[in-house]
Formats: sequence, structure tokens, C-alpha cells
Amino acid sequence: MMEAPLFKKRSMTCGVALFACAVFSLVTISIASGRPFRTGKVPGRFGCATCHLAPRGGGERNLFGKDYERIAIPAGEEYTKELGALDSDGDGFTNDQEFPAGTHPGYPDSKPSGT
Ligand SMILES: [Ca+2]
Repeated sequence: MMEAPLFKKRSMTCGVALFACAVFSLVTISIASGRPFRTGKVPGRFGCATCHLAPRGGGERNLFGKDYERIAIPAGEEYTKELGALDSDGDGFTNDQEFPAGTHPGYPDSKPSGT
């Protein structure tokens, strides 16, 4: 009769620990899967830095990222013709010209050469 409450307490502790592990796993998976979702929506190969100042993403956006936020997110996370036709960083080249050239559409110092 004395073992029953102790067993019950340990079971409850294990249950709480399992629940905490499950929540932690779900949060980790959600964060990890968020990155490929957005980086797969733009044609460039700059990863999270396509839109964010920080190379690993999060926080303030660069000039292209601000246009992405304004145009692509309301359009259902789509790289639209309107976004491609913009020159987000004001360097004289549209975003559609910069991505194929391998230059960054969010920084005016990065622009196609030879034109
Ligand atoms: Ca540009």
C-alpha cells in the first residue's frame, strides 16, 4: 500500500518529462522547417540572407527583404512578376536580372558586371 503513491508520483514525473520533450521536439522541428520554406520561394542562392541582414536569418530585412515582405508575403509567399521587375536595392538592375547573374538584389554594391 505504501508503494502505490510513490509509483504514481514517478509516473506523473515521467509523464511531465515526456510532454516537455514532445513540446521541445515540435518547436525545434517547426523552426528548422521554416527556413527551407521561404528560401525555396526565391530564385537566389543566398539562403536566409536573401532577405535578412543576419546571414542566418531573423531580425531586420535588407532592401530586397523589405520588398519581399511587402509584395510576396501578401501574395501567398510567391515570388511575383512585380517583385522580379523591381530594383529593390536601386543599383539599376531588376531583381530578375540580379538572381541569374548571381548578384544580391538587396545590396547596391552587388550588381551584374559588364553591362
Ligand atoms: Ca538591383
